[in-house]
Amino acid sequence: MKFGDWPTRAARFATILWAAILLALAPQAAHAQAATEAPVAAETVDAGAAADVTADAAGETDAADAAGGYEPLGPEWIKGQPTPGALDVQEQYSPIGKTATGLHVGLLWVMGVISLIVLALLIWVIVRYRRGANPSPSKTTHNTTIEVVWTLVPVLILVAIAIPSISLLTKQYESPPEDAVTIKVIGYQWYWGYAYPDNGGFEVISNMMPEDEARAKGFPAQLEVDNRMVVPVDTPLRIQTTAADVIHAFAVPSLWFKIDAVPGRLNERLLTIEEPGIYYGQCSELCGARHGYMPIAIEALPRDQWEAWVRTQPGGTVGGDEPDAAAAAGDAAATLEAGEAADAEAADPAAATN
Ligand SMILES: [Cu+2]
Repeated sequence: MKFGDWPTRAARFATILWAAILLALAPQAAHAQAATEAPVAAETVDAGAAADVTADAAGETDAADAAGGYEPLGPEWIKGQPTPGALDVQEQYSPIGKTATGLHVGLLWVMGVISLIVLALLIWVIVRYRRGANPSPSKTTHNTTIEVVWTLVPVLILVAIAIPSISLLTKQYESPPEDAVTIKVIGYQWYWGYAYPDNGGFEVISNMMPEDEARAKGFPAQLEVDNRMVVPVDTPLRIQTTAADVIHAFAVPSLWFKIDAVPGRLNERLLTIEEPGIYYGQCSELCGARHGYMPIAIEALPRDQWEAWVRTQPGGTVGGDEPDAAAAAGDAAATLEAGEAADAEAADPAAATN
């Protein structure tokens, strides 16, 4: 019996068609990838050095402190964290996270429905056409209608999936706009550093909060930190990651954000957080003995409160500030930024061909 031939041919046809569609769309994704992999020569320690220089001027920040009114958010502001017994992805607080979760849930439905239809067909064939119920089987070998249907339907389903899937892929590689706030995330064995090159070049060092202290304060143990990465809410953030020793990965599940921090390279991705709150993540690249103890805590604040926080940092300035306190650091940071800008420009043509 040659009945098995047609499904095989139909499947092969569908595969070839699908491969052709993918090939036609692939260059776009490849370009986007090339843009993110531009190598960078600027070293990460400069930001730290700049912060040191301004440490002397820390007295200046007392006035800012009084005027600023920055208060770290309490546990009632926790939004992104794992919960016991939970299934599926965490609730999302970034535009891209919401899109991606929608696609993920949609795909689950598509897969579920297809699996149920196939299961139902199998059961029907097993019961209805078993030897006892159907002693003399049909000798049919071809049925054009059914063959066209079982080729076209899967192709249409795959094309329908490909459109949102590829648009999500390109969105994830979108470059941050010019006015995005730059935060340079530096992985160390085993803690994180958050440098703010647009705001005076200070660097915040973030270590895990001791478990007892975190519990006492109502924060999740092994996720809370001593100094959070404080960012403005509803503002495009240019998150750049690098590392000082080995490869780390900066990952925050509730923001749909994960990017490797590689020594000697600068990776960059756009992040926008939609609501004020605290979002937890962890290093997600096995980086040594204390890999499990370098959590990430992002604190998203309204713009004015974030600016107040910036002014409490040694040498912290907000666009338009008189950078008296940070004058010395400003020079160092400017040199650093000029170097980075040159590198970014060198990388840009690759992105421009997109
Ligand atoms: Cu790590």
